[in-house]
Amino acid sequence: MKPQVLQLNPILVPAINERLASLYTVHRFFELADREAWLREHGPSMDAVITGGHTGISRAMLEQMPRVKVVAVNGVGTDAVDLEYCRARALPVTATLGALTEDVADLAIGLLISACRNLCAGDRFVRDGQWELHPQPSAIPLARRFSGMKVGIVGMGRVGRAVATRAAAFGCPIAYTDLHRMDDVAHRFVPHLLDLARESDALVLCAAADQAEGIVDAAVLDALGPRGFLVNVARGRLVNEADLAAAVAAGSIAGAGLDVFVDEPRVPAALRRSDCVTLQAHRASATWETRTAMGEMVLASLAQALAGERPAMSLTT
Ligand code: 8YV
Repeated sequence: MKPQVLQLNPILVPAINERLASLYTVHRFFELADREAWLREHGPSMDAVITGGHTGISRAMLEQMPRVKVVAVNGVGTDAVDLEYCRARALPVTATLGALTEDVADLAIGLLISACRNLCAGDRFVRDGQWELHPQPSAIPLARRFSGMKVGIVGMGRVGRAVATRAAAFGCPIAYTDLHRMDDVAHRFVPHLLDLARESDALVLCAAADQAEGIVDAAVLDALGPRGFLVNVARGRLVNEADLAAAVAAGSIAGAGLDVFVDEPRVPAALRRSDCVTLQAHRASATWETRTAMGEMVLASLAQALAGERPAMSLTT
């Protein structure tokens, strides 16, 4: 009998789904009608779990699956998995480390340029026929230059470093904050987020959310100021979203580029309404290249764990 795999999120690469289906009996939890009843009946026979970074898995669900030998996160964020519990159970939790770095950093820069240059408002202006109605150049306000902007990076892990490389190529002076200074990073370390916000033209959030919930609040946005931009490609809950919505509505920051939100897929109306904000539907890793590489890592983690080996990408064992 094939091992039983519980899949909590869709995987968008058909070739990965085909390989999973050829090796395992895959139960697509997100398609089930009565998930609680299904879990009570079938949870005890599951051998492995695949989930997304944002979705993770609750401890309560894992407790109903005593046979599970691996939780393979199809993403890098493990903040939605109870790692302490998994460690205590000697249960490997794997992530797709390194697979999505470049795409997430690319989108961070794309969002920042879009916010500075009002790309979405400009696109709507042309698309809606407004240009023909208002052909004078003053119909759209002047935008803000990205090249040379002071960029403050919050979280100097893989993604933060990749953002720094890209921003440096645009001539941007870079500083960063993190839990501590990194000896292998040449950029300037600023211990306090408030100070980094005060001295940056743009803050780019690349931090893990497990130790940093709500760190970007009204005080930080105030320090960023009316000429400052915020980009978030990490987790929505790094930001106090009500404070951000209020700052955007009041024009107390210049704009934002956001891929992640507190309560996805719900996005506060003030953010949806603003022309200064570029929004994405948590898509930073959503390219064929990255999602294929991530799927390969998930397959490798399942194979290793189910063969009784320690998965190379395990964060807990
Ligand atoms: C993924 C993410 O899109 O890596 C993460 O932690 O949140 C995202 O990049 C998601 O995990 C895909 O399922």
